[in-house]
Amino acid sequence: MTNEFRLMPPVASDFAARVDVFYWFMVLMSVFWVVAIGAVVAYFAIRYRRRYRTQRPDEIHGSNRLEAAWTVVPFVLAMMMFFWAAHLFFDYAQAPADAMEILVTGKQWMWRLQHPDGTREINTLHIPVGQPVKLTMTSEDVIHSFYIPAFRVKADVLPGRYTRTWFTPTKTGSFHLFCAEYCGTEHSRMGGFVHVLTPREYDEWLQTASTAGGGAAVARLSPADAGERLFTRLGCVTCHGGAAGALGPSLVGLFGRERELADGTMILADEDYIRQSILYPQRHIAKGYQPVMPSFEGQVNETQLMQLVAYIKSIGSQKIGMD
Ligand code: HEC
Ligand SMILES: [Cu+2]
Repeated sequence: MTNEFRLMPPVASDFAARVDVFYWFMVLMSVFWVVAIGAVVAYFAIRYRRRYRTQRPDEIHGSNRLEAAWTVVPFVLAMMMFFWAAHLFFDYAQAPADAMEILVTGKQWMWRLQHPDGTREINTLHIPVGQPVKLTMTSEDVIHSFYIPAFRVKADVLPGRYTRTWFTPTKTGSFHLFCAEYCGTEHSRMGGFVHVLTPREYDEWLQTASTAGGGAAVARLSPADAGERLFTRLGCVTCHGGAAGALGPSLVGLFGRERELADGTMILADEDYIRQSILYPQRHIAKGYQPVMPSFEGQVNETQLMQLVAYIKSIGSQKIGMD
């Protein structure tokens, strides 16, 4: 947490080092060509300057070899950078299966974060070192962007949909967390710190978080358990409980499947599909069912939506409800 001047943020995730190598390669490349071309321009300007008033330069005819060289060399260099960057990008697009999932909601002007066991934080994130962490993010209002320079991680956080990012912290310590998308008056204060702890410190922190952090003293529920309660409280269970003759389909095993809709199209039942099914049920009608599901728009906030999604995700093969 030092305030000393530094050119680059600390390197604190496995991805950070790889991004930096690529970054410096591009910087060196740019510097090399600016200097090389600049030097040639200067040299030619002097070497071929007009020496007396009536001087006429010799005519110059093209050179195929020269043209081929200045076409092929930049092309190869550009492609190299393209494939290098694409490789980094694809590695980064898919979080490993053992990643710990943290739910993030942005709101003018704070970050709300929730751990797998239900522990919540505002503007701080405690995580264990060496553990891959996946963020599932959405916004309650406008576009924000979740940015941890030391991890070289930045991803937009959008209202109305889920975005994801992930990282593996490699160093313990405290690192800045920012909102990187101008989002109103107090945008500049929308941030805090990521505290990377040893796994033991993290366990201890989880133990004390429920009593230490003022309002968090209530019993913690995992997002899936909280979602299960909402599922009953909001009456979802009456239509989706899986009973014979229920109005809606059982949601067991729905997540991650291809879902056939009434118009015959197929759609992947991912987080966004479930979110939309709850807020705008008329948008995608499941095949074989009537469009009778009421919209829950305005009755559930983003945190609750994430909890409902977490619950529906969790019921891979279990039975639903109060049976
Ligand atoms: C009045 C009965 C009713 C209630 C209450 C209800 N639903 Fe539904 N739901 C349906 C019906 C009928 C469908 C199938 C037609 C459609 O897709 O709209 C459906 C579809 C869905 C789907 C898509 C299912 C699939 O197989 O593709 C999800 C997810 C869903 N509901 C979640 C919920 C949640 C969460 C709640 C509570 C917040 C809820 N529903 C409350 C009747 C209901
Ligand atoms: Cu913001």
